Amino acid sequence: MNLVNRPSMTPFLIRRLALPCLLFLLGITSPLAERLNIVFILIDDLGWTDLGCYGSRYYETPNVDRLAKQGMRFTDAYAASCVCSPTRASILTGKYPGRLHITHAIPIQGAARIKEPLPMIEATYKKNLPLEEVTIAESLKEAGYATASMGKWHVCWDSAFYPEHQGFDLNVGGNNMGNPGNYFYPYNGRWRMTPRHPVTRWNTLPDGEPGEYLTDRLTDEAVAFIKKNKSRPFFLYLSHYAVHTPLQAKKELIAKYKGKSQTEQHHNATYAAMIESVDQSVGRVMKRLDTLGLTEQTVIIFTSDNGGHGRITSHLPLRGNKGSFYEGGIRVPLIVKWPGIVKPGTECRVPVTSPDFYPTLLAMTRLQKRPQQHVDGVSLVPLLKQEAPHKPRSLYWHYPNYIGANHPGGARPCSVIRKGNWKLIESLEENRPELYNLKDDLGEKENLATRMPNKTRELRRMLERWRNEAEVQMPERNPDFDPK
Ligand SMILES: [Ca+2]
Repeated sequence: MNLVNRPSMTPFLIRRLALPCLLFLLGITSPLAERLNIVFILIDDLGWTDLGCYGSRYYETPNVDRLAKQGMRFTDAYAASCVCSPTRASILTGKYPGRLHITHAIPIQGAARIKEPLPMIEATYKKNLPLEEVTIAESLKEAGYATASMGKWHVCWDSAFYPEHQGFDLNVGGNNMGNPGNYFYPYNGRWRMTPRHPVTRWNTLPDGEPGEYLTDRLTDEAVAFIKKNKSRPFFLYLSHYAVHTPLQAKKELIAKYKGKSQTEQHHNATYAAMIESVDQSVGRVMKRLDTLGLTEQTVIIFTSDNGGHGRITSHLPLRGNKGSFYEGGIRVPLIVKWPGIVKPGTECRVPVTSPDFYPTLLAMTRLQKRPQQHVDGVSLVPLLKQEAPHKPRSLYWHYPNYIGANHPGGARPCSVIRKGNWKLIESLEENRPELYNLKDDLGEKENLATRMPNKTRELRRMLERWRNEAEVQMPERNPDFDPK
């Protein structure tokens, strides 16, 4: 039952007492359980190698690197999709995009943007994350958490599905858009209330000043929220619009990177400056937690919603980028700092995915599981505690759509499974599976499908079973398509 959407008529005092009483009845009385705060930092389009602690020698991220030194760095963390909205819906619900029927960025119909005739008619997908989903914010709010969504939302088209309707007390700058029109106030740029984007509004981010930079503004709001809620548990979903296009950064930072030796892999000064602003944001949040004495009781999670943009950055040795189901499109940075529990400077090589955050946060805060809700997620707490052994499981992706013209070489309808070191990409257009062994071939160069028919068959069967169980939507054959 979802209590969150009911209008509250309970007097304030009773509400204040309800949580401690409930925790007591549940046998949860440890100070940690009552006070553990969560800061979830989600970066948009940040690629796997786009951080110092993930190998970049051009981008500078001292604060994120410090976070990694204080926590656990995952080498094989995945976004549930290679584009924004599906991954975000997955984080918020604990379900795979295929199960949610939110399989593509909202509101793009990718196929409509491709001029060539296509063999498949892509599946439709939901343009609003249903209110019936009990989001992680609703779960935490119900447990007494102050909740805030700062920055990009992008799991809906209509304003009735904005963060304030999905369990967040506060929505700062979240709307139906996947990117700001401009990173400088008033942030509208070319998107401003055009007929194609009718409900684009930045009225959730008012009172800016000329010259104000969006990443900084969101950080101001984030640290203010932390200060305001210092004496009660809080969940801060800090979802930066950066480092998505348009490429815009502060002049002084761009100048700094223009004066620095580029690497073959990373060389865009503006992009580097955008990343540094994100890094400064992480630093400011950590500092505010320190100042308020909250560091020891606050979990910080840092991750991205898909790979980086192929025209801007590179993910080598990984193949592909945002918009692709090769590793570069879906493998993302993930750092978890959990003071007193996660051993500082540790590394985890177990594959994990976006739906895992929901049950992980419930387990961290010692709240009851919601097995009907986070059906595709697994709590990462045993991994974070380095409790052996880890029960192996397979990860799944499903994409019955076309990326569209924005990402040349991008995904076409497919399903994907990773089982151990094996990864199979099954095209839904034609019978041409791709099988890779990521241990020997991280760059997905050698398709082993023909050479290993048994393994290919096994993984295809698993994919089919999973698709049926998850009741995913499938693309349909295009009767007008002529293969010649
Ligand atoms: Ca994205």
